[in-house]
Amino acid sequence: MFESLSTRIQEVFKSLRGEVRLTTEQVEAALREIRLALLEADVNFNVVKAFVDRVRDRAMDQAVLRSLTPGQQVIKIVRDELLALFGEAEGGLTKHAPTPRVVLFLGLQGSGKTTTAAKLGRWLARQGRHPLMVSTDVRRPAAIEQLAVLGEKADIRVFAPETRDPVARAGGALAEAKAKGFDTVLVDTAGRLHIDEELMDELLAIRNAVQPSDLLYVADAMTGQDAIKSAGEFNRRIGVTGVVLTKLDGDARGGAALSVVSVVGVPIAFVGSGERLEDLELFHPDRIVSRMLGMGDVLSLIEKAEQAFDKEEAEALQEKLRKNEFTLDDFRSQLRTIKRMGPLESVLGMIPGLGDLKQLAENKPDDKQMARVEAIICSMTPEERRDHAMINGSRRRRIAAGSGTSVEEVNRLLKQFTEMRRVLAMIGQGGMPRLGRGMKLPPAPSKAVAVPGKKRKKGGPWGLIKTR
Ligand SMILES: Nc1nc2c(ncn2[C@@H]2O[C@H](COP(=O)(O)OP(=O)(O)OP(=O)(O)O)[C@@H](O)[C@H]2O)c(=O)[nH]1
Ligand SMILES: [Mg+2]
Repeated sequence: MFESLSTRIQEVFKSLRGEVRLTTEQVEAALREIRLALLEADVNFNVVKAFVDRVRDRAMDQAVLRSLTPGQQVIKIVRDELLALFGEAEGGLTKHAPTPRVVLFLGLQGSGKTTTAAKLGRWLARQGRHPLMVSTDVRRPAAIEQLAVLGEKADIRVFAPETRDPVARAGGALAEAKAKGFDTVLVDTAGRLHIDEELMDELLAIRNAVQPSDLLYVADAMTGQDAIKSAGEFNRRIGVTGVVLTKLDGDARGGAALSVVSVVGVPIAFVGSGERLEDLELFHPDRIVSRMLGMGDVLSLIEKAEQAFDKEEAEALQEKLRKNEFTLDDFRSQLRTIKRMGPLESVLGMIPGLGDLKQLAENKPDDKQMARVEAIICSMTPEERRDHAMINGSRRRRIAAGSGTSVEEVNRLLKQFTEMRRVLAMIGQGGMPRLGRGMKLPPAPSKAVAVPGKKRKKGGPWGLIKTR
């Protein structure tokens, strides 16, 4: 996400960073580049203009230009002003709400309302809440069924009354929640290609019936300024308390994210970054800006890692590491854990410094390569997985044939595995870094991830998943 914007701003920063003295012409040139980059990312024209004016005002100050680190100061100003575009509010639901809290999802067709409802249900359940979902989309034939399927997947109860009246369905869910002790009601609504009166009337009727404390406008980030225009319209007609930007995993240019708060005047509450139920994050402006500026995003990553790694599993693994008993079996389960953290690309993008590695773009291990590594390990016998030393030439040929790979690939994997094991044993003995809430991350990729700044051995954990 934001790739081209991020690359361009980093280029500008690179030109500023080394400068001992900055002239007003240099700052002007940098501002021109940033302005173009923002416009190309489809940020609203007025927002760009105001942004550039604010940065110019602050950067052209003689105290900045004459300081010892003028480049750094300008970079900091740009960062501050980008942050300011997201307003004061932190992400998430509104602070105060009666119980049960009612959340209404609004938005155009296909923006991700139904998916986001299920994702949020899951997110809330993880925080110990008891959500109930209901669909009021009686227009699209499969819509009610879609929510039912997602509810089952997410293990969230879905209220499914007989009635096909949207208002009665929403009201029924609220009554059910009160009667059965659910603390949150998530109300999915029908989408339309364009805003039309019938839809607005229906939404207003639902709103008046269930009095939601949260009206989340779900916007497809890839639709850029169009999404923002209709967000404004929904806000005027129905009221919006927060925006959910979905599909940030796609090639969204960033324009919607950077303009929506300024233009519509409502905060971003959550962002969706994939099709899976786990792919919903609280919106943290500072993290998005850091990612945009190529400063990595360790906090998001740690949060994702905490969700994906089971604490006991991690401790058991640590013990194995200490005793140098890490096997190919453990390695495979680590790979599966990384998969749970999301597409490798999105994980890599969050690691500080990696945003800067040009060759990573061509060379980065992708999910397909991970799948090949997993296939190789799965083609081994349990004995082989426990004791990799027994895997001789003929076994390697069998494994390669069984996994549809080549002997070279098997060799490479085994070589990297032994190397990794050696490194991990060292780390294991030296103790692992502690992360949030007293939890320790298991090793391998997470080690590389969790300890930015520490030198990683070449061909170490991350090298391992490069299969060519
Ligand atoms: N890549 C990606 N896909 C998403 C995301 N959120 C939703 N989708 C996909 O977008 C498509 C539409 O999502 P829905 O949740 O059905 O959208 P909707 O707003 O409920 O659509 P209607 O009910 O027809 O108005 C589905 O294929 C989802 O899997 C996201 O964050 N990333
Ligand atoms: Mg839907």
